[in-house]
Amino acid sequence: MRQQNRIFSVILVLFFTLLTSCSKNPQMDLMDTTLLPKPIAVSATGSSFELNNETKILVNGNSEELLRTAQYLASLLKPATGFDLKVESISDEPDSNSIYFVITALDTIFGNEGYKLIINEKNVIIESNGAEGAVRGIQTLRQILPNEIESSTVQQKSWFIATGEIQDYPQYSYRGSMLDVARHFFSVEDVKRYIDLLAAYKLNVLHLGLSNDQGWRIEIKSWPNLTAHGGSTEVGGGKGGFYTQEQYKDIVDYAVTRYITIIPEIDMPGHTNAALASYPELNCNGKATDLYTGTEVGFSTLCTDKDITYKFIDDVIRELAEMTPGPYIHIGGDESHVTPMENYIPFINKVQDIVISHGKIVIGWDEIANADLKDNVIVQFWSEVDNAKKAIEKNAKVIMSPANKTYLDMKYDSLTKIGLHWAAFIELESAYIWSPDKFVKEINRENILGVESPLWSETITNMEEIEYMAFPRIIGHAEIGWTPDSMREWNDYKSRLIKHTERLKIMEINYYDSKLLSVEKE
Ligand code: TNX
Repeated sequence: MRQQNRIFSVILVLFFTLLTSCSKNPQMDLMDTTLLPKPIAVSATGSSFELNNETKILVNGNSEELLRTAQYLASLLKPATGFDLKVESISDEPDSNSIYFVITALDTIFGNEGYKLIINEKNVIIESNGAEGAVRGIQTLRQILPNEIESSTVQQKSWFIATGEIQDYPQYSYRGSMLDVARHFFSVEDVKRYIDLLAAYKLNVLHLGLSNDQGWRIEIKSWPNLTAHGGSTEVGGGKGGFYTQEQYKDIVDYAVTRYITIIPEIDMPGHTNAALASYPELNCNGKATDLYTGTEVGFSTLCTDKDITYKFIDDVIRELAEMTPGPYIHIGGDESHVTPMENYIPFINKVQDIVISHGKIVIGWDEIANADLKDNVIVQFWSEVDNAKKAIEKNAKVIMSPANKTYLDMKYDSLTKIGLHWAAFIELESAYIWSPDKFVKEINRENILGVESPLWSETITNMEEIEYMAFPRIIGHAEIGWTPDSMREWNDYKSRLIKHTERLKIMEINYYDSKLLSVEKE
């Protein structure tokens, strides 16, 4: 009898060994995946989960935001897999074959954007303090899936992902890019694609430069000539264009799903020729200027001592605030070379009050630090260290956009066909090797809200050119904003980026194929 028992248990063990070795899930190592930006912690458990057409996307509870987030994931997975994954809300733990979103109280260090991604053979679990963290976690999940997940057409393949756990949260709460839609105008579709590309690298801000000397790009119902006339051209004399309020709201909604804040900028008192050409009364001499299609800066100014100027600004900011759910409005304030400082300071002071009266937080380029900064005003450092120091002395937080590191319109090297180079040539290495809190001696971690990469468009005319100048530099900036400095190292980043270029190709991103990305020959 005992003998029989022994034989039985040997058979049982053999049976189970056979069963597990026959398990269709291949062994995979989560440590081998290429993640950008680099997460805080990754641990691997050596097996895999298979996403297939039976996988369900489950949401714990009925949070509308989390359900919308789950739909967003379904829409990301659909083109390449062809799967119509069902989104369902549940109240218990999931059984198996699901991607399961759950809001739990994670440690406070995870904040709004942190997440835990737990992958076992049965389920993928995304835990976060809210839907925003879930959206960041989704971007990591995308990168763990095979590169082909980014294809826009159905791929016949199995979708296995390595098991393990990732814990992740950002260093800086503000990580963005600016797109100048004024020097050249870009369509709603282009802006949406840019938003998608930012989201993929966990950026959370898109700052839109909506007005400049060469064009006014946002419909203001109380001042219709701004777009009718001021929106009618662009650098080089093309037909320009503008967003209707409906179109702007469509962009904002698109960004909301991805937890990207849209920050509208109306640049003033300089960079205002398009407005000055549209309304004679905004000029000190009462005469409208001509439309401008060149690329000089610093020649225009609103008339800072006319009452109508402030009525105009109040109307514009009110309409803009009404259609902008995000907390910020950017007032520009840069390069106002023909506005004497004794006029500039009271002007910026008044404009801050207008923005605040419409319930928004003011952001301005570093020159605004010369004014009397109100509480909570944010200064965007781009060039003048002295301005940045003034900002800090006045207790303002700073967004770091040093031109010689973050300006996406700077050429990569002397051979780059588009772009400018007044600040620097910025190769991938230079764009990556710097730290926001070590860039200016006086600006420390606690002074910094985050990092932003501006893409000025004097020389940029279409989406291919946007992608060429932004990618892959902006991936490095995204990592600077997300990953602690102590975990960043150029060679490690470079080797991840080299592997990641396969994915960039499938994403159909027209990236700059730097010589730094060619694998060194032994
Ligand atoms: C400086 S940066 C500007 C822009 C130009 C840009 C070109 C800043 C606040 N002003 O008006 O487009 O350089 O790189």
